[in-house]
Amino acid sequence: MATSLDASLTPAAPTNPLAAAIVATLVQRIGKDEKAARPHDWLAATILTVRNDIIQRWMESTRDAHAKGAKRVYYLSLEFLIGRLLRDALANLGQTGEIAEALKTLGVDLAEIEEIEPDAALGNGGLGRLAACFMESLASLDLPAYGYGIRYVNGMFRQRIDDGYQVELPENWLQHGNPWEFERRESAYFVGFGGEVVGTETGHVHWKAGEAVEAIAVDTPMVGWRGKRVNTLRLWTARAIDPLRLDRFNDGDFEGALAGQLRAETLTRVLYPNDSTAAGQELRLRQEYFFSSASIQDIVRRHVQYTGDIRLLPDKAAIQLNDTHPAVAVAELMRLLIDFHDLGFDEAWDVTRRTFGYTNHTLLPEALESWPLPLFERLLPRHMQLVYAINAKLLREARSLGSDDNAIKAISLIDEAGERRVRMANLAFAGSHSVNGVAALHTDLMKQTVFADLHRLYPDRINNKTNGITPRRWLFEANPGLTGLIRDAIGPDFCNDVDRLSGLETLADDSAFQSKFQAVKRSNKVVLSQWLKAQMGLRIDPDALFDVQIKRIHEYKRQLLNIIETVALYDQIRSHPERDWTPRVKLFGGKAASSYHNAKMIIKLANDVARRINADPAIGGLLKVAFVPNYNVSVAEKMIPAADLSEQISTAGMEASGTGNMKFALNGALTIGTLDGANVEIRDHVGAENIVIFGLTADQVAEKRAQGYNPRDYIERSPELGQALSAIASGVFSPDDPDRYKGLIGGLYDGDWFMLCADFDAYAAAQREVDRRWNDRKAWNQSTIRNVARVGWFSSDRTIREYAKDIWGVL
Ligand code: 26V
Repeated sequence: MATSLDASLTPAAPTNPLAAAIVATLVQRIGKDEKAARPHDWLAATILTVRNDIIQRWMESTRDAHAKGAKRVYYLSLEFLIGRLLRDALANLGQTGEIAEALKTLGVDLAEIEEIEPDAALGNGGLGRLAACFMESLASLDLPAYGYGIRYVNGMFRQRIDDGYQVELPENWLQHGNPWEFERRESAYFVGFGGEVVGTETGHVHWKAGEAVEAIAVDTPMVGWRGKRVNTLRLWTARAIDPLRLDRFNDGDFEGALAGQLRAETLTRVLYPNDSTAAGQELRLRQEYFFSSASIQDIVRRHVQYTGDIRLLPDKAAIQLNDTHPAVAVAELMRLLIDFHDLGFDEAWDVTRRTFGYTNHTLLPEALESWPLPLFERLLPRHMQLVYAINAKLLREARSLGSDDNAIKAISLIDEAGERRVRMANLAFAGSHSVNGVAALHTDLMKQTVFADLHRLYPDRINNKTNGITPRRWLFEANPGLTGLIRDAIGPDFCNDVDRLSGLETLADDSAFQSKFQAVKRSNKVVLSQWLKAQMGLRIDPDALFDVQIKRIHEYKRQLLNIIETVALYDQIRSHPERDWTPRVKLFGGKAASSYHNAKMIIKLANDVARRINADPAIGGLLKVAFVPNYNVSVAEKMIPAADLSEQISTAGMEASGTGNMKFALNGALTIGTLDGANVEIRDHVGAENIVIFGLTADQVAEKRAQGYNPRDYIERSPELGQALSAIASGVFSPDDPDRYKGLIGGLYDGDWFMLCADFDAYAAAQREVDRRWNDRKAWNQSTIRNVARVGWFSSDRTIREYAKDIWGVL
């Protein structure tokens, strides 16, 4: 019995049952009481409480799939850029209100603790974020699915801007533990490397690996809309099989005793920046095989346990390869089927091909993975044999169907030009029944370029699946203001079916609705302004046009084009201060691969230009420029709802799809863009009058390159461009080091591979067209409302339905 003294020390039990549950979790799981709890403790206690409900639904989802004998979808991806999970899980469960209420009775602000949840930044950019949107849509559409990837201890690096330069810091997202994850020690597999292939007495072939590590499953629940289904994201972590070599330890070799552990853990330590040439290293191939092997072993084990017949695998499992990173899974499945399940080669190949689908996400030649043959052979000798065998079969077929020598060279799994290399895209193509691109233009270009010969050989294999984004995260959660306005205007049905956003169509001309729409945008801009003030001391006017370019920094995405146009505009405003300029805030954000010199110089230039312009009193606040540090999913969630203008200005033919373009349009921004990637289809959906398109088309880019493009022709003809380039190159923005941008700008004079100069005038004119439209605010509002009304098609629910029907056969 408690004494009166005890009672005075113990806080009264909360009367709100959810609050009581959170406090109980805090005490029992975190080991703290209400008084001692810090924000991170409240966050963990809240997540653990919400998790209890999720676990129930999770187990039901698994049981349901099992009972129905359902075919499962397996999404293999080296990246899952899921960001924060608490707000997402609460919104999907419909529990945001209750939890906020319960926490309030405890004196805790839900929004505040949501803000300290670390971003799970297990990806670089669009490819990883797409995987996260897909996982959410799969669960929302009630499709049984597993995501398979790597649990990186350090995900995407944290970016700091020091004196305008990017500095990379390790992202320690697990430092406070991760209350979302479940380690499944019982789901562990050996993954071997190296060694040799030996024959057995029975005539079988056997791979005796030289070393092995253990892959341990760590599961995170993926909650679908309305909590209908909860699927599993299974990420692998590496452990040494013999973590402590006691023999060495006892000999006094303490480091040597732990060397195996360190070596194993290195495998799942870091995410490679996808556009770093340093990624072409042995560790990357080891990561790819490690997670592919563990995933395939897991899939095969589950299948055999449920059905007992490995030949039925394609009926019960659809495995999607997210780019070529998991392409070695094709050889791994062949190995298991032949070496462990006694299938003949041809039968194994048939099972394999019917099981896999492959998605291509880039046409950039430098991004197409291939491995030096000696490395591949040393690390994976049995897989090398299988690749040769697959290649022999493939080339036999190609010859019999009439491929000539040049076609054979292009189709071969081995690149024989120069140092011999294993081509992962060809392996993925050959090993899959479906090969898809991620936007209509990209898919057409795939047929014409990288896969031209494979496409001739298998004309039915390539298909298009235009990317999409989940409206739950990118509209409902990121933009509650707009969501509320839409609900008030057209009712809640669009929440279950975003195509219903088309109900806004008639309201585009309604001036009362236009005013409300504009007011929501303005209040999002105020919120962003306050955040930018707090984060980086930046003062911006919420009534200015917010012009936003946020994405990985890459030359093909042409942040440099935007910066050069900014410099030209600055020059114009200074020369003609009397003109009626439109106040603009130009916001940039994005990370550069640490080894990518030009990308890093572009960041520095954006910062140098910002410093000069923002400090110039002659500009009178008409133009503000800022580089927002550490762009990630959570920063995107803040910036996109506040954007007026979405910059999608890649060199036509180079951006496979883009998905940021969709997020901005859904949040009521106007797009300025080239006819590249999904921009083409966005234009088709929103209407050419509701988007600002400029520049060369993909065909024109190709044609110009073929004819011998000379950027100097364009520079000579465009005084604005010439002056902006000279100003940057001569050190106007870098007086402390006038030569700083000689190399970057020199590259435009000497080649300009990304055709900035060719597109500059058209881009600048398009920007003035944006100004004109902005100044007719009624027409602007009409256009942006129409964008929202018409982009429902770009929901990842639509994309996933297409995959489910056409590729996976699960709908
Ligand atoms: C990889 C590399 C690797 C080496 C050097 C240069 C380089 C450049 C880009 C990449 C990207 C690899 C794949 C990727 O992330 N693609 C993105 O996928 C998104 C989802 O489909 C799509 O929206 C983007 O347009 C596409 O760039």
